[in-house]
Amino acid sequence: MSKTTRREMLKKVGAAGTVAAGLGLVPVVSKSASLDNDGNGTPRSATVSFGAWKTPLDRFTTAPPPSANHHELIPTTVEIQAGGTVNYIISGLHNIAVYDDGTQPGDIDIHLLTPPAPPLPRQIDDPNGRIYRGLDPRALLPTLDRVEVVYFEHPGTYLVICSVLPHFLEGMFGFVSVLPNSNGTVKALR
Ligand SMILES: [Cu+2]
Repeated sequence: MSKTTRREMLKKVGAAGTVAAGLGLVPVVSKSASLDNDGNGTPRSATVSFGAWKTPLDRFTTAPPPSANHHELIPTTVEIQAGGTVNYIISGLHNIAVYDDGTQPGDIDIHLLTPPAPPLPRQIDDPNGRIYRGLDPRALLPTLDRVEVVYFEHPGTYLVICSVLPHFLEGMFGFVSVLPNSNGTVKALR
């Protein structure tokens, strides 16, 4: 084994990367970037479209009707390693609720709802096993489009729903599969 210290190695990798970039070559992957992969190809981060605008549509001056929005999580299921994130890109009137490991859509009590606020649809408010709930979209009108990033520290299979009742009933939910971090590097760096 080389006696090169971690600090020296990072310096070398950094210098090589700079040279490669200057030559227009593919830069050397930095030590920190290698943490984005656990050796099995599982990423630390995934991105999910949480609702989407249909086309043709012109939102420039006029608020779109509810029918202009596609109610789906795309992709439905993502896989990340423990200590990773999912970036939810939210388009339209939606609300993220994340439920703990093992929760199934059938476990959600759709009779527990936020108080009526016509003409907006009611939202599921089942706190059982809920480990994250995003911003209330009703408070954000008319600027609904946003990003919410959720950190998943522990392995498991997490149910992610849109709590807007008619959306959930249409099947607007998905899963995050969080795999153990086999090399332990994320923990070691804390
Ligand atoms: Cu929704």
